[in-house]
Amino acid sequence: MKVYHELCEKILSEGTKKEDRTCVGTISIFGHQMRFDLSEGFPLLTTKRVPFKLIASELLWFIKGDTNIRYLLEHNNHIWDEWAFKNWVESDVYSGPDMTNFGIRAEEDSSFKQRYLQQLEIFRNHVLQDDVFAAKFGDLGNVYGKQWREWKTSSGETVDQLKELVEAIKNNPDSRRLIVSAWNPEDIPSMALPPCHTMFQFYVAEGKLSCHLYQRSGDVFLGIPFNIASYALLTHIIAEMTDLEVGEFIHTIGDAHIYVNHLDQVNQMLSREERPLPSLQISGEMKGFSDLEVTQFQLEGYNPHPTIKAPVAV
Ligand code: DHF
Ligand code: TMP
Repeated sequence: MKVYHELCEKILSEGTKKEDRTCVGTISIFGHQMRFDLSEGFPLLTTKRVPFKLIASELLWFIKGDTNIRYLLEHNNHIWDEWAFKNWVESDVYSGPDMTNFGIRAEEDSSFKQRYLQQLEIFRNHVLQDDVFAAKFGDLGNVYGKQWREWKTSSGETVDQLKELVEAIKNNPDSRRLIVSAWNPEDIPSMALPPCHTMFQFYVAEGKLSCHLYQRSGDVFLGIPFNIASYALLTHIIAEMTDLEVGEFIHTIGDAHIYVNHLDQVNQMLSREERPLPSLQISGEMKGFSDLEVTQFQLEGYNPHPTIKAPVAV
């Protein structure tokens, strides 16, 4: 994960201060690439604890074609809550206390934070217990899962990009068209957040499967460690399904930024010694996408430095 630390250092030394959509502000560089040799270990950051179970359940949620946070909540995964919650509190049916700019206000005002956490808890319970509510407000729109598994064509049919990808890797491994795109311009307005990891390409050589991701926007302290591990896990899963070994994960980022309210955390992380990478153990069959379970993926030898908390910019 040395290359990840190098990315942080590069942003700190060469980055430009930029305002951004969330009004938090960032330091940013444009265009950066990292390479991870997956045979050297599973690329999960060791200089802070990164919750692998959340990464696995988010990835399986994409792979199953699901776009409703109910699945995530059932797996105790709250990384997408704020974006669904935002749709609810900005809708006509919401009648609770004002939640305008809840992300920033919760950081600045502790009595507001309590009201916010109360509403968030009400929201989560509704999504879990009320099917009609969940269908309306738990859904994030046509985000990753929808585009990967059910891309809508102009003739009204759907394309299962992931299934076609696996078939193509098996039948035509030298293909230069092994691509999945989540960036669907027609659907962008329906999405809670336009896809950050926009498209990826696979490549087969000497019996090894490599993956190259283009990510348009990367929150280097919070999102990027998740994204690296998520695509590494995806590469392992597709390699199992196609009887290949894992090769490299190559990560290209467009706007790579550190939010200004993450600077202390980044410096703390950079002051820590890296530790050996864990390895990934996969159990059970890896045939269909719909049967995959989080419990099939275990890390061995993950012994990171402690968690470092940071607020997520909404
Ligand atoms: N918005 C922003 N501003 N940054 C993001 O990284 C981001 N990521 C999204 C959606 N929107 C986003 C989806 N992925 C966390 C990690 C990934 C993620 C969303 C949130 C996060 O908060 N991670 C915490 C732990 C969270 C937990 O334990 O529940 C971390 O410390 O890694
Ligand atoms: P943006 O749509 O204005 O670029 O904001 C999205 C923010 O979320 C940005 O900071 C990047 C971050 N992000 C990641 O880093 N990784 C992810 O997987 C997701 C969904 C978001």
